[in-house]
Amino acid sequence: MKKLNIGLIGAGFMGKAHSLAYAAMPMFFWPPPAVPHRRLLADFSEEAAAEGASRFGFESSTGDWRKLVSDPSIDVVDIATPNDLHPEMAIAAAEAGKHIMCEKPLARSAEEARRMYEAVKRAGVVHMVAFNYRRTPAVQLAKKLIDDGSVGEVLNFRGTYLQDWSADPLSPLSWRFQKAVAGSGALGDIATHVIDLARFLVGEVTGVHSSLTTYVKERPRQQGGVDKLGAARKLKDAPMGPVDVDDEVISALRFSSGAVGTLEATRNAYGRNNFLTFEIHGTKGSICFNYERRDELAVFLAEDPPDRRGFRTIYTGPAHPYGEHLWPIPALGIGYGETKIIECHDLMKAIVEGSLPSPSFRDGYQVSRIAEAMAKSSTDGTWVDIPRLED
Ligand code: NAI
Ligand code: SOE
Repeated sequence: MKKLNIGLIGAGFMGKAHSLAYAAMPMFFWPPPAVPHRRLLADFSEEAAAEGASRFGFESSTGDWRKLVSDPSIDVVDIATPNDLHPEMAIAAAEAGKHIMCEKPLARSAEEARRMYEAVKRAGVVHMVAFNYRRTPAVQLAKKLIDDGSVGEVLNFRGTYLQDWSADPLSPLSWRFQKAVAGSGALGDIATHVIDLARFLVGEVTGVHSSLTTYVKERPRQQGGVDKLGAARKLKDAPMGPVDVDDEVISALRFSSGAVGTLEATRNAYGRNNFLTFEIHGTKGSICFNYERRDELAVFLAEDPPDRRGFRTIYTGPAHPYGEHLWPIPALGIGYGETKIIECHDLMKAIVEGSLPSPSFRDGYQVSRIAEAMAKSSTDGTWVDIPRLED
């Protein structure tokens, strides 16, 4: 059985999720396209890397990510660090001939993302950006119902991503609130997931009219370590620092198909946790999804007899995309981990087949172009068109 040596950079939240996926993927997808071997883990110091390697089951560790990228035994470089580090790491990995998995958003700006896309194209390596929510079986079922015409021509997409971990003004000033590190706030961090779903389900976004807002202008500085996502609330005495990114983005969308849509994303919506939703209206029916109830897809079909019309709830299971590899009956429940396990499978498969996975760096670049157009629209107060991206 083919084995692929993984070099993971970053032992934080995503380091954990990706490590879980490398360990568990062959337990779900058997036989696996290739067995991912957790070979080397890098973090910012020798100590942090060694701890990460013990915790996440990696054979060895290094405090210098460049050593990982240049290690001849590594087949795949997995970038799970804050956004500012993605470009340098990905370009170095491409130049070293490694296949690459990179967390989202691909970069802080469209220009950085473009350079990353150019680098992987030049190197001819396999590349994927980790917009994992599209791999939720219910989202894949929505795609199937759109593609097979069950809901007709899509007219409208309404997407939201609402969280509340930063609603508390004492939620710490982590890297996610610093433009120099994150690039933007809710826009790059979570609106990009909605943009990915919109493109996946409805097609290319060609224009946006958006508004970005910052509610909390300064926060107590995080005292080291990985981002605790609002958990470290008692920072009253910590020095304050400026927030220079958006807390919320709202946007109108135009698609190349003629469909229209809206997007809202905020990390300041008390009571919402991982409220990633979409509602799609077509000429023959509608589809609703809410990640907080990720085993369910609500589907309305206009062809139903008038006395039976209504949303039906489909619980995803073995009959649905990826389902035969997951759990044996519907509604046992999938979690965040499974989306990453599926993502890992699709990456390994693409590497073995020499095909281009989706979403690739091209998608990551296009999402960055759309996000940047949203920021520009907010500044200019006008619609901003997104010119077609050549291959
Ligand atoms: P985190 O703060 O939990 O972890 C980041 C890790 O990178 C830490 O272990 C940190 O020490 C390490 N790191 C920092 N500088 C480094 C350096 N110079 N060399 C090596 N390692 C270094 O961050 P988190 O939440 O894991 O986010 C990482 C990336 O994943 C971000 O791009 C974020 O947007 C993305 N993300 C994606 C999610 C998804 O659902 N697809 C969920 C959460 C994050
Ligand atoms: C924080 O908003 C965060 O961890 C994002 O960075 C992820 O992309 C999202 O999936 C979960 O929330």
